[in-house]
Amino acid sequence: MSDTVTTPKTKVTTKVERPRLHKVLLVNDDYTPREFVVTVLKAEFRMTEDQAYKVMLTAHQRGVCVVAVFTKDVAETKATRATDAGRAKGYPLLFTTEPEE
Ligand code: TYC
Repeated sequence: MSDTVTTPKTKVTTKVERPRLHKVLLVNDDYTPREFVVTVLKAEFRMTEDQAYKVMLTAHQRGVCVVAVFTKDVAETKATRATDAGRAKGYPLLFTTEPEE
């Protein structure tokens, strides 16, 4: 029996990247009451009254405002739930998501 010595021909490297985060965006409309937008932001995104009011006002004035960033799944789930809360009251309130750079 002979001893065989082999040298590895390939190197294995592992590269781990952080998952890309996704923004949740609040979109302005002409019909949803301001106070209802604030209520949804507080309930779904755990904001204080002050934080929620500022985000609502920014969307109202500029057309859109970033609410928060999450992993893709969480961002989509929260955007859907928040949009559904408006729809349940007959409002066109809209939350969307988009990947960060
Ligand atoms: N523009 C709405 C109003 O004047 C309030 C509002 C703000 C609605 C932000 C949606 O994302 C929104 N009643």
